[in-house]
Order: sequence, then structure tokens, then C-alpha cells
Amino acid sequence: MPRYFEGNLVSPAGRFAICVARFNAFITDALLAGALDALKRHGVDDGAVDVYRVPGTFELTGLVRKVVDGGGYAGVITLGCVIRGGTPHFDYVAGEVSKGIGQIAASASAAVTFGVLTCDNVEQAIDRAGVKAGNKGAEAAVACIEMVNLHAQLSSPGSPKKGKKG
Ligand code: INI
Repeated sequence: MPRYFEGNLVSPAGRFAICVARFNAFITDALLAGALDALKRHGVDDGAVDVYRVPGTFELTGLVRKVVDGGGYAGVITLGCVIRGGTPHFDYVAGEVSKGIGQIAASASAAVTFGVLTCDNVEQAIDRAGVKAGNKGAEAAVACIEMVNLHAQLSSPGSPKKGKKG
């Protein structure tokens, strides 16, 4: 019988950080509300959640690095919204944040999830901030709960140990 490891969606022990960009606040405020609501609905106590705000999505990576390095959080949820304009600015900001947060997520002991919208236009962003296409802030929060619980299984007795084969 194979053994399966999958995180559940039950509120885990430990604290959550939500790192959110203010730029395009009419969208990121909705992502933040979605993330807070999702955490609450899954039983995470308000007091176990800290919200950090940065000016724009570009600033998220540096903040998330510090938040993760501080070691005080089991889960870190990142929220932002980049909307394509008439210049290549979008590509730089979107490219840097996805690469930067992706690298941190790959090495952090905390679970880091990505709720940054990268949209071609405002309508796409609105749809993903609670209208037609769900709320990506809520999705990032639920994914974070699952990953925190999966991480906990990896460090619990009976989990696969480093260096053991088979
Ligand atoms: N920041 C965003 O979060 N979204 C955007 O769409 C955006 N655009 O398009 O300019 C944006 N720019 C600001 C950037 O994130 C930094 O805050 C700024 O460059 C200062 O470092």
C-alpha cells in the first residue's frame, strides 16, 4: 500500500502572516478580505494572523524574505495585483515577484503561497478578486493552511526520514 501525504484544511497550530501590496488597493483590499475570511472560516483565530502592507507588489519579495527569516510564522500568504499597462513595467514587476516569492517558497520552512494577480486588464483583476472567477486571496489562504498541515506531517514521527531509501 502506498502511503499518502496530504495536508488537511483544519486550522493548524502556528501563526499566519499576510503580506499585501497597497497598489491597486481596490483589488488587493478584496484579496485581503477574502484571505481573512477564508482563514476565519477554517477556524484560524484572528489573533493568530498578522497583516503586513507594502506600497506595491515589487516590495513584496523583500518583505516576505524578512518575514520568513524571522521564523515566527507557520504560513505566509502573499497578495498583490499587477495590471498590464502601456509599458513593459508590468513584465518587470510581475516577473520579479513571481520569481522572488517562488524562490523563497522553495527554501522557506514556512509555507508560502502566492495570491498575486497578474492581469491583462482591470476586468480580469475584478473577476479574480471575488466576482466571476473566485477570490484568489481566499484560494491562497486555503492553500496555505493545507501546506502548513503538510509541512507538519513531514516533521512528525513516522514521516519519511532524510537519507532513508524505499
Ligand atoms: N505595483 C503593483 O502592485 N501593481 C501594478 O500594476 C504596478 N504597476 O503597474 O505599476 C505596480 N507598480 C509599483 C511597484 O510595485 C513598486 O511599488 C514601485 O515600482 C516602487 O518600487
